[in-house]
Parts: sequence; C-alpha cells; structure tokens
Amino acid sequence: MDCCSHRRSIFSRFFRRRQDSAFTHQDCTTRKKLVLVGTPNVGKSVIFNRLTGAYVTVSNYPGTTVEVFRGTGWIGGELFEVIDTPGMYSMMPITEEERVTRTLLLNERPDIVVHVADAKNIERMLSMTLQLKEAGLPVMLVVNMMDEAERLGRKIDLDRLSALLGIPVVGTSAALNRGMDQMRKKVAEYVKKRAA
Ligand SMILES: Nc1nc2c(ncn2[C@@H]2O[C@H](COP(=O)(O)OP(=O)(O)OP(=O)(O)O)[C@@H](O)[C@H]2O)c(=O)[nH]1
Ligand SMILES: [Mg+2]
Repeated sequence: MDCCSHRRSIFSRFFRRRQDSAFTHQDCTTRKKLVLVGTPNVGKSVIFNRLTGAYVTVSNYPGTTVEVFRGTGWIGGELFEVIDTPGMYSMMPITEEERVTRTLLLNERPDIVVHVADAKNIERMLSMTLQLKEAGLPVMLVVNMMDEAERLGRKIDLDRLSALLGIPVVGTSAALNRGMDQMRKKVAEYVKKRAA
C-alpha cells in the first residue's frame, strides 16, 4: 500500500468521479507542503477552503482526538498539500490542540508555514510570528480580516511590517475572496526562492 492509497480509497468512497483516478502516487511525492497556523477564529479554515479543491480528508492526529484537515491545491503551477491546523496561542503548548499543531509543524517539514493573523488585533498576533521564525520555520504572515480592520478605520502598513519582520506579508479578506491571488503569488515566490 503506497502513501496515497488510503487517501484514494477515502476519495473513491465519497467522490465517485472519474477525476479520482487522476490522483497519482507521483503527486504525493512531488507536491509541496503548506501549513496554516494561527490563533482560533482568524480565518484559517476559510483560507484552507479557498486554497484547496473538493478532495479534503480529515483524520485524528495520531494518538489524539484532534482533527487535522488536509487538502490539495495548485499554487503558482505547483501542487501543494495544504494542512489546516487547530488554533493555537503560542508555540509553548498548553492544550492538546496546541501540542498537535506544534508537533505537526516540527515533524511535517513544511515548505511554507502561513501564519494567519487577525488584522483587528495585529499587535497581539505578532509574538507568534516571531516564535515561528525563531523555531526556524519558513514563515509568511497573512493579515486576514482586512475588511473588518478597514471598517474600524485601522490602517496597517504591510510593507513596513514585512521589512521589520523580514518575511513576506500579505493582506487578505478571505471571506470576501480578497487578496487570495496575491497570497498565492507570494507563497509561490517564497517557496521557489527557498528551493533555489
Ligand atoms: N469579515 C471577515 N470575516 C472572516 C474573514 N475570514 C474569516 N472570517 C470569518 O471568521 C470566522 C472564523 O473563521 P474560520 O476560518 O473558522 O477561523 P479559524 O481560524 O479556522 O478558527 P479555528 O478553527 O477555531 O482555529 C468565520 O465566521 C468566518 O466566516 C474575513 O476576511 N473577513
Ligand atoms: Mg478552523
């Protein structure tokens, strides 16, 4: 049994469509890995749904009751495995969910870690960005819910934030499908640059 046959069997159970047979073992071995992290309620799952197609699997992280969602999507001409993690407040875990997210980040060797933050509370979110960076992870910051921040009259200088943090930063309103193309572009650029 190769690494994708379990996934294929789940797919064929739920999606009896011809496309399923197009999912090959090669896709599993060549695709890049993107992990979405951030505190609860910042829009990780909305972004996950925008990035992935219909074929999403959910499984308990080994040895736990915590659910992890995995899907695939094309970004910049490359196939990515996209992983949606449970919300966490810090890299120093307290809850089982936080422990799972931390373990997953350290074990899965992601090509990119996308820290999703709430634009309305951006100051409080940046300590996690720094923790992810200090852990040596390839992190990019997505400042989501820009629509709500704008409604509150808040302005965020994303270029300056990027320069100060030394990582790519992009603003999105995922629920409105705003900024998603720019996010995909920055993800692709970052992953290509790291691989070069
Ligand atoms: N206004 C606005 N609402 C958003 C945006 N993105 C997500 N939301 C809403 O925010 C809520 C939380 O979104 P989720 O995607 O479930 O958040 P999450 O980070 O996955 O939350 P956990 O799984 O609990 O960690 C939902 O009601 C979304 O519709 C956005 O850009 N703008
Ligand atoms: Mg979620």
